[in-house]
Amino acid sequence: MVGAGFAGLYGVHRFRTDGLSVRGFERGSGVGGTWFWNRYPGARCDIESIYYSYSFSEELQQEWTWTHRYATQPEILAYLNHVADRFDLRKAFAFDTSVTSAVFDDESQTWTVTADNGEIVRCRFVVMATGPLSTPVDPQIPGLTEFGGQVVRTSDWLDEIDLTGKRVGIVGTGSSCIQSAPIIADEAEHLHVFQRTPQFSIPAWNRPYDEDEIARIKAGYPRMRQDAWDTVGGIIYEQADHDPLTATPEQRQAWLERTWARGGYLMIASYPNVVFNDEVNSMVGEFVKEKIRARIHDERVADQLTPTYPFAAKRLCVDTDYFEIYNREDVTLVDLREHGISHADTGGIVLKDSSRIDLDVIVLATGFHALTGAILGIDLRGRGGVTIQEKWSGSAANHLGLTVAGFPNFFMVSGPGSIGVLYNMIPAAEQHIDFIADAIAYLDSHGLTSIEPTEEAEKAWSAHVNEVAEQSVYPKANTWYMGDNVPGKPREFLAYAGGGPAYFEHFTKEQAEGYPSFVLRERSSR
Ligand code: N01
Repeated sequence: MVGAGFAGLYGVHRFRTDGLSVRGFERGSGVGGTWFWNRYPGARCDIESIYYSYSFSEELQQEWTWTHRYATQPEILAYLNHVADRFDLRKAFAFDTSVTSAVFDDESQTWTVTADNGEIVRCRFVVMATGPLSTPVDPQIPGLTEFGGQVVRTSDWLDEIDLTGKRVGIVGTGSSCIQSAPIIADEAEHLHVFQRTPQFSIPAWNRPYDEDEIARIKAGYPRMRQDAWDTVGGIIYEQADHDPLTATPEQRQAWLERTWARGGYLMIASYPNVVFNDEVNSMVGEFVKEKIRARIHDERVADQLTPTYPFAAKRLCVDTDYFEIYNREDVTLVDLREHGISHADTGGIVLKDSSRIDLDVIVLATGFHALTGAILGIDLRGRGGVTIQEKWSGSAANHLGLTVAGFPNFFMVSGPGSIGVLYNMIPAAEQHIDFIADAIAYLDSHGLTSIEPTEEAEKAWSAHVNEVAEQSVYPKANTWYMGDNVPGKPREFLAYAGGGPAYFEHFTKEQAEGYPSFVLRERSSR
């Protein structure tokens, strides 16, 4: 098991419960994955905590009480530490340890996994629970290493930094910036936000849960989980009672106001076809743009902060008082579309028009080599010594976002082509782990040694993922969903946009029909 985040922890628990022996590796010094590393000020989950949590143990659900609608990073990390202790998961892992290679041996049908602590493990199965957003991408700013102040990434901001009296610049305006900038603005002497592309962001309207609400939730958890499972994104939400294309403008406005008041990421579910129908997308997009503009006093700054691409084509952000920071004297928006960054020097950042911005701290909130980065970072060799880098040189071919042809007994939790990043990540990870565990049990009970998808199934899945995405607005913006933020990365959609029920149906069918899109091998048949 590679990774001790949500997926890796549950994986160790489930596999051990099934009687398997598991060795885990985690590059952090503790459990938590994303929630271990992303400790920037204001980090919190933008999916409601009652959904963004494990469902596998009713006892766990009953004993843990979430304090807020959107939990902070420390609260989520405390939850994962509690889970690790409660299910005694820590001892399975080597911490501060990265896996450097995993090589499949055709003869014995086993993997040899090597870690940077010198440990070598021979195993039958390799599970990459390495997270879809875990490999940071640094901007190529010439001279950044010359900068005399401090440079910190939001994605590994481990120690608290006192920003009092400091001139801070933050590069990038995705979720990490949008969550951290309001807190940094309160602390710093002056904050400059370097924006390349404006973002759609919806207010979180975060609040504490009250006791009655928690009691109600706890009394109905199993039902709530099932109802959530049956939705497109893994979260229950109120749906529109009208078709936006035939409704009156008043009807639409009233409904969008209601979804706005509900707040958060669920604005993406304001209408079921919002990412698939350009007209509906534009209606919702225009509504949100107006809301954004209304939060900013200066007309010119409002123009600069208004997105110009289809609504939700980039991953929606969820904020608390983000746009309002631009009404402060001590916050400046630097629109990089007017003047890009030329370079950094010892004192700060110099723009292409030669203007310079003096800084003490530069925060990089520039995103991740999404979905494939962590896997490509390992020397991974499948049948015949083929490397994953060779295999994925033109496209991250896979089946169901979970398996790769030529890489037997190799699984990726929420890998490229999976629903993960477009669904509630936690139940999605639980489902992948359960499928893997069931597949292993199936192999063992049928005297089989290995499982890998057929080339045909892989081709069909990759085509299907892109075909669904082509019908949506997703390819119409430069995004990490499309691999655009990493130079040289093939441009293709890296998630499944067809919704939970359609996605999980594929897995149900595989199990019911004896894994028809996979090759199952006996040792003796080799
Ligand atoms: O990263 P991003 P993130 N010069 O890729 C800009 C999840 N998440 O860490 O858009 C200047 O969204 C880049 O500009 P552009 C969530 O899924 C979840 O914020 O490419 N700018 C963009 O503005 C999210 O989507 C939570 O033009 C440069 C920014 O950097 C994902 O993680 C919280 C640049 C990167 O934005 C990633 O979010 C936080 C350059 N050279 C994150 N290079 C939750 O609450 C890049 N940019 C669960």
